Amino acid sequence: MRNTTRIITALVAGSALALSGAGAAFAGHDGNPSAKVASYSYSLDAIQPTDVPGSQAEGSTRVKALPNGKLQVTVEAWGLSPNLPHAMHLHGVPGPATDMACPGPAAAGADGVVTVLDGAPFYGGIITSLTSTGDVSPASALALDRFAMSDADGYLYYQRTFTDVPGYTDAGTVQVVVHGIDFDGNGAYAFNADDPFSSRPSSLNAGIPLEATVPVLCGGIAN
Ligand SMILES: [Ca+2]
Ligand SMILES: [Cu+2]
Repeated sequence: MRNTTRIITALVAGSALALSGAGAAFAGHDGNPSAKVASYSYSLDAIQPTDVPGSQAEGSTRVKALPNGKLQVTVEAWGLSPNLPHAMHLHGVPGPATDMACPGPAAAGADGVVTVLDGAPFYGGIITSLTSTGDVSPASALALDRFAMSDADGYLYYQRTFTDVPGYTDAGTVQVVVHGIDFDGNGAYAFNADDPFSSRPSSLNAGIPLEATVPVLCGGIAN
């Protein structure tokens, strides 16, 4: 139900964007600084069951279509695992207006954690890596040295202006997904055989700890 509500909200926002030539079509959206700059914000919600340690973060994302055709993406989050980089991506399905959604806690299944692969049927693959510098392709999905870091309080701020976002403009609703939980609170994404969560491997690669890739926050944005 929660996901359905969010999709409807995103679709309404998308309709308004499509009508941008009509002048007053932005009425009802917050934070739109001028008729030429379309700006939309969306909430990012916690994905994991509440008993997954360190998982109950919250956040928001803002997408601004600039007059020069560039796209500015802002992500803010609170309550993330502190002092660590957090992989972030635009997830979706490129193609004619394919609408995806966010997984909820029920997607966790028997192991009690929503892994990247548990979420994929909901949010699709990676369209863009929201890195702070350099390459933004799916190839940079786990380039942790180039993703924004949370501070000591678990607050994260990210903003980058993209010249081109392949796959975004022809997809429908795209999801912003923020990853990474330091389950055992040892300040690192690392295997810890003594911890019931930190001992697990990523669903993407058995050589990488689940801590580094596990999705934390998700929210839909409409193009
Ligand atoms: Ca850890
Ligand atoms: Cu992702």
